[in-house]
Amino acid sequence: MTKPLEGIKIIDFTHVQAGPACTQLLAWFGADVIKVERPGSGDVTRNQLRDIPDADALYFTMLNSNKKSLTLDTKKAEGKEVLEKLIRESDVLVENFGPGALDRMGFSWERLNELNPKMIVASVKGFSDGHHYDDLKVYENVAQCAGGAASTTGFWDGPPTISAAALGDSNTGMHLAIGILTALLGRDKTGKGQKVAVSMQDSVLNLCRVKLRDQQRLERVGYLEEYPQYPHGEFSDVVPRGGNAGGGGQPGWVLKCKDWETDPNAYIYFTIQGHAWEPICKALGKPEWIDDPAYKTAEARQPHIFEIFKTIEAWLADKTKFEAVDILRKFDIPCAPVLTMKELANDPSLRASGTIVEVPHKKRGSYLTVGSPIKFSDMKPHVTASPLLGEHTDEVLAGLGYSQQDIFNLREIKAV
Ligand code: CAO
Repeated sequence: MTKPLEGIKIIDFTHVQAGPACTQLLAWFGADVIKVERPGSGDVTRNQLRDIPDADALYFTMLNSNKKSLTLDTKKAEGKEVLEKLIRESDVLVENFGPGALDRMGFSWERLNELNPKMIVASVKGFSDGHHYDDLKVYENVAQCAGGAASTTGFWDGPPTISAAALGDSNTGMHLAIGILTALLGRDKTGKGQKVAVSMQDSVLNLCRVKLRDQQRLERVGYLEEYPQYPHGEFSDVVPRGGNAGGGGQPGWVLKCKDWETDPNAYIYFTIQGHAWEPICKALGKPEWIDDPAYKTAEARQPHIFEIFKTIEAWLADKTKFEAVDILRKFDIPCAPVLTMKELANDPSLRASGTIVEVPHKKRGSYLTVGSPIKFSDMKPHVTASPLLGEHTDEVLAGLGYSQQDIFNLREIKAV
């Protein structure tokens, strides 16, 4: 099957998570992604949180599938020469080094554009160019704090809280992938490459836009009726943390199910959609609420929404999270069990759709990873193992015209 990005050659100068998540996605869709790594060590995640001695860590394997690995010391003159050759025949270079690292290496945007005016140069940084923090190095949690996620996540009586979802890293990588594909389409029209830059702060903020909505509503009316603080608590002049409240116009909460006392994940998320009030009352065996003026409208329910949630929890007390959802789905109520990683790993639907895939690896045996969350009618991305460090060095160098002797010489001076 021909993949849409076949023929697109990408120099993957990324490490850790934000950049690798982007290039992995492009590799799944057919791009020839060559990961350039420092000889001897490579991407730091190869060694981080190892579960098998001497085998690449899952942190690396789950972010670098379908890629090739070329080891190259790009601080040595010989390594720079190889990189220049690669740049001349590539379509995209992706990097997420600390601020200024690529310039210090001698590969500024101007130089790259001079070497290959058609090349797209895509970067992830913590903050955007010109931002007063643009000299900072940034990891996931730093970005969640800088992008507004931490101040608005968690409970009002606890500290700002980090989400387990990689809003700063993988999310930024997905934004970058959209930018690269857009620039590739643009290049088809203009024949020119361009610089694509995405900051982690901006990408987090892009996902927190409803909180910026709430900030403006709060400033106008002084309260936010869908937050647990309403109507009994106090609002300050900033968006508070709303615990598990629904973020839109549909109130919701995480509710206890059977065995919650012993199972920390025996919960469902329950949403009270305004127009679904009647089926909710029917599902809960509370037909008298349907026309009761204290319950009939969303406005009437809001002041005692937690009393309503308590009643639903009483109904849930003898049902597992799965039994509860099986009943509620028949009434068209948006809800879901709170699923653990173990349950997700073994979910037959996710296995069948290719969202969770088992990948054979030369050193690890097989491992589970998250496959493409994007499904196509004409293509099923096939996930292959991440490369060993330098696995494709000879192949890539030979493709650039280097002889066996040249490659031997490069090895002698530890440039590859
Ligand atoms: N050969 C020789 N040198 C290489 C090389 C190669 N193949 N690949 C990288 N290097 C060098 C770079 O030139 C740079 O050297 P200098 O700092 O001397 O110029 C160095 O290795 C990499 O520096 P770094 O700042 O990127 O690395 P770090 O571990 O200190 O910081 C991180 C890591 C992630 C904080 C930083 O890269 C960063 O802020 N990146 C941008 C934001 C980002 O993507 N963060 C998300 C990471 S996922 O959580």
